[in-house]
Amino acid sequence: IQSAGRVSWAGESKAIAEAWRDINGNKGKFGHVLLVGGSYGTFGAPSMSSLAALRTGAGLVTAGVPKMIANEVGRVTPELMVRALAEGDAGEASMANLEEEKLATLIKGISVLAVGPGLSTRGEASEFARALVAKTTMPVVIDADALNAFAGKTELLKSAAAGGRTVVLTPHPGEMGRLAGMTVKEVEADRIGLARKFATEHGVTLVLKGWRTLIAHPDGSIAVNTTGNPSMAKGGSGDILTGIVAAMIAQFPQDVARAVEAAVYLHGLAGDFAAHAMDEHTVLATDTVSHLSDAFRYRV
Ligand code: B4P
Ligand code: MG
Repeated sequence: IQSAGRVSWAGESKAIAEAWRDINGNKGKFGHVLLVGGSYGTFGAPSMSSLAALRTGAGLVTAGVPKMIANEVGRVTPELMVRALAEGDAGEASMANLEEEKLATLIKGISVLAVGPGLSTRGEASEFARALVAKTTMPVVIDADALNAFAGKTELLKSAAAGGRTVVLTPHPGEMGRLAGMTVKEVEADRIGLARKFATEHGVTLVLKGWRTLIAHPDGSIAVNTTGNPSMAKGGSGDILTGIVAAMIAQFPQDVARAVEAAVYLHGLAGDFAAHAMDEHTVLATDTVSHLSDAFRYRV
């Protein structure tokens, strides 16, 4: 690790979440997250991401999901706003959503975009994800099937980040392998080297997940996360991280690097509290959300 250059500890960044919320604050000040994802049969992923974004403190959260699943996603909690997207034959988001007027309505007032959870790769979903990222300018968190949409097309990520736009990628080693054209084994063999190379070459913030998640910044600095446990090696954990990351950027846009590091730290810490209160076998991803309060209150 020492030979890999500057490596810090993600927990140091948690301090930004320890300040009280601005006493004079209002929902407008804490950002509006738009979570785009979901498809027929996959309404849990965008529901969990949206719930996590709300529980992390974003002022407003809207889920943009295919019409077929919009009511289902809205049921996760009444605080969530839902926008029904035009869909293709298999219930996946379609390119019709990017017609000028429709897109303008969808992103009006949005401060952070998160795209991918449950999106699927059916029909036009991948093309839609790539074009959505290309046609917008706000900070963006790219996860899951939206990452798969950029596999072999990573020069598009580079153009998205050109000009200083915040682009955050949250791959697990499988997704990282697909992005970089490598096997999972190759990814795991030099996580720090690969994460740093990818982040600096593309100008993105790369969150390489797994035990000891790494956060690699566009300037080549790296933070290692020390929280988290195998109770989180279950479906839904990654979707929840996406919501936490987006909501932290929405609240701390002036310091994206620390916002992302703190998000990863808080996610793992909430999972640690959940495993302590329950058992590593029984914890579900949504239980981690229920323990976010413990994570925020914990003083590093
Ligand atoms: P998908 O089927 O695409 O899984 P997913 O829908 O993205 O799941 P989810 O969003 O819930 O979880 P995610 O992993 O994003 O892919 C799964 C496949 O990818 C696996 O079958 C495998 O082939 C490959 N893969 C994934 N992780 C791998 C790994 N670590 N090593 C090798 N291959 C892997 O997010 C999970 C979250 O939980 C992350 O934040 C992660 O850091 C955290 N987490 C999970 N286990 C943890 C642990 N032991 N310690 C600390 N944190 C942990
Ligand atoms: Mg995932």
